[in-house]
Amino acid sequence: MKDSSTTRTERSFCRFCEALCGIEVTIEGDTIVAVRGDRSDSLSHGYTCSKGRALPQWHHRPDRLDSPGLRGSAGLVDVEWDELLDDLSVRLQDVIDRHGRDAVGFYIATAAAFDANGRRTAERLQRALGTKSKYTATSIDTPSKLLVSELMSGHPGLVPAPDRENGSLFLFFGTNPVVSHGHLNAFPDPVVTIRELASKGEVWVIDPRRTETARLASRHVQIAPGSDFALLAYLVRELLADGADEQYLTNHAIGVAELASAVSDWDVDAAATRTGLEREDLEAFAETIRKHGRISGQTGTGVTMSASANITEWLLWALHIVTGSYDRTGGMWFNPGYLKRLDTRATPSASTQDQPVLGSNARPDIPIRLGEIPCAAMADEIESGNLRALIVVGGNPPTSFPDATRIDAALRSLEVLAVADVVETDTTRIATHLLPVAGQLERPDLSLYIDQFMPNVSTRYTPAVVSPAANRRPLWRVLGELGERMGLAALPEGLDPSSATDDDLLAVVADRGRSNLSHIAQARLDIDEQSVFGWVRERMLPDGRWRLAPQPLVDQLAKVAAPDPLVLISRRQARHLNSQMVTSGPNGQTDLPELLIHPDDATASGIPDGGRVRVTAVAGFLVAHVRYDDGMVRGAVSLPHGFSVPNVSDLTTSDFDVDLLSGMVLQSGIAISLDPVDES
Ligand SMILES: Nc1nc2c(c(=O)[nH]1)N[C@H]1C(S)=C(S)[C@@H](COP(=O)(O)OP(=O)(O)OC[C@H]3O[C@@H](n4cnc5c(=O)[nH]c(N)nc54)[C@H](O)[C@@H]3O)O[C@H]1N2
Ligand SMILES: Nc1nc2c(c(=O)[nH]1)N[C@H]1C(S)=C(S)[C@@H](COP(=O)(O)OP(=O)(O)OC[C@H]3O[C@@H](n4cnc5c(=O)[nH]c(N)nc54)[C@H](O)[C@@H]3O)O[C@H]1N2
Ligand code: SF4
Ligand SMILES: [Mo]
Repeated sequence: MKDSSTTRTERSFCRFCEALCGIEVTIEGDTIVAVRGDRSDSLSHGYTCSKGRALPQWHHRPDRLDSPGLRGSAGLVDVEWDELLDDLSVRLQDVIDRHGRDAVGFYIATAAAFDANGRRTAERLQRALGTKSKYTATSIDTPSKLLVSELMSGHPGLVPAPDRENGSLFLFFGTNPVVSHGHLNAFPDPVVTIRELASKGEVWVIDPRRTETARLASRHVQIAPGSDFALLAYLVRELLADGADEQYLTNHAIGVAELASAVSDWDVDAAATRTGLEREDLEAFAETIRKHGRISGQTGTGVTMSASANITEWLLWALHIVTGSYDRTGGMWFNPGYLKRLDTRATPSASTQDQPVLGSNARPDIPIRLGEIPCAAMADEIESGNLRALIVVGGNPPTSFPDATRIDAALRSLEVLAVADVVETDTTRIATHLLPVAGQLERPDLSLYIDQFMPNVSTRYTPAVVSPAANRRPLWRVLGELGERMGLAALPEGLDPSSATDDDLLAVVADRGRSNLSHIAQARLDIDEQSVFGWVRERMLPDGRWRLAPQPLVDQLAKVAAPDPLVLISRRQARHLNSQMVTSGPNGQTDLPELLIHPDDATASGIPDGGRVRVTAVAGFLVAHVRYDDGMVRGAVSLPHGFSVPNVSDLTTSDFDVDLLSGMVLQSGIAISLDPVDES
């Protein structure tokens, strides 16, 4: 029963996506009754999306996990935490004794990025266990960004961000921030922000679909999927010939001649043929860049999940460097992180990894990068008996990994599948050990893993809005106690899982940042600087120079494959968050997994609007409902992921569709054919 005498309001921030909008939560007793945007918040200014505003319903969802569960002959049975953790620790130790440490793995996924203590403890436990079997969602989202950063700067962790204050030409390749709120560049209040950017100059959106963001843009460049690299190769070629910042190149780059040679074939005709764009559009693009001088360009998953992810990312970095736009006002800056403070640790790294490290045992062809085995290798690792126990933290592999049926069967065959989640999912349903952890409103937090994606050098803190309900516990405590049972320290020195508080753990990271926990907790949102320029060139780059033409990328460009006639591309939806249905619309309507297709492509194949279509790829097939959309480019259809039915992971595969430099699975631009489903 609600007790209105105890109604109170707490300031917090939403932890569904990178925008981290400031919110005000109204609580009656233990019931979350309302969430609204915090108007006093200097980043989100009162903005929230429908998902944030649905936090009350989400928090009280009937399928929230309340009790630890242990699988026995009768299925998952509710048990107490002690029994669950005793059993889990014994079974993990047994796997280690029989098969070695690497037989126990971790999948640290998307939701973990929004649980600072939970993720940090999972990483510490993985290291303390001494297992190399670490998988994260990065390898099915965006490994090309880390690869290109490493190859061009010597450091895998540079995240370019637009200079929103002084920039004038803003380019968005394969990202739709109006719906997604950004990819590695947080975008709170996206409609207002895009309009503001457009009012400072021009916003160009490069996307095969006329997206919600494209509709606000100064110009929509409707490019053929997977061909961004050709557009960029042409632009780099043109700008090198006329419009380069010669002084910047002399002072801050090596490999100019090699870059020029790599893009030399991509003249306007070659680029027009590959991209499907008119020659005039290409020339106008080059001319616009010359006019503005510097550019602020970013990419999203439309690029990073495509076959040409690495070379597209590379050529966009190259275009910034050629125009003198990186680490310069009016172009892009690099957020060193309020908490991470990369700028104070910056020493040039000579470790540019021209050759990938050898892969995992079962998939030697898929490189291990930055101490992580790509998700693409997990099914093979399980099937070969190398991986026998898995701890899943904030992820849902059956709808996010390639080869849906295969990964599902592989997960079921594990001796231990321990899943830490907040609601029932395809993964929790097959868990051997179910860990119901505190949800976002039930724990204090810091924006630790969004640190470098924040729109400025800033950090956020929130207290817990309510205490964990039912028998839920914070993830860090669960993992800390698991470690303790196995004789491993998963918590920082001096902290004990039974007596430490959430804030004790947060203080350890906060106090290494630009201030300390008490200051951040007081401020809630602390903006230290709007942007910082110069630190990358001065202290991070080897010899102060970008490497413009890393050989592995030059080689990939030279060997780029011919395009497929019809492909399936990805998209995000406003009310859906990967595999989570977060909210429904005002009249209860949900985001449907509709396949968008240009009407001319559909009628040519006899596919009716509203009908069903069979989508066949080399890896498998699915059946989807069709919606005509004249905003789609011809030759591409768009389908969101994260649904059990239809599951795009039925069309993705690690058998052959894996990038051998980054380990990324092809998830956008999948060659398909379409057949109408006979409804009679
Ligand atoms: N509402 C909502 N927000 C989310 C999520 C969600 O599921 N729902 N997921 C979150 C996650 S995990 C992530 S990683 C981010 C992703 O954030 P974004 O990267 O912005 O993802 P999308 O909104 O899908 O935008 C990708 C765009 O790429 C386009 N595209 C596809 N192929 C190509 C191509 O070859 N070239 C070009 N130029 N464009 C192409 C698609 O048409 C689409 O418009 O969003 C986050 N935010
Ligand atoms: N074919 C195809 N595949 C894709 C993509 C695609 O576009 N197409 N997108 C890729 C991308 S960008 C990503 S990021 C991955 C996503 O892959 P995953 O991270 O594996 O999938 P999610 O659906 O984001 O899973 C998040 C899980 O976290 C749980 N959760 C929510 N809050 C909490 C919490 O506070 N604590 C804990 N412990 N759990 C919580 C949710 O219930 C959910 O089960 O999928 C990738 N796979
Ligand atoms: S954009 Fe929506 S989901 Fe993302 S943080 Fe803001 S309210 Fe939450
Ligand atoms: Mo993602």
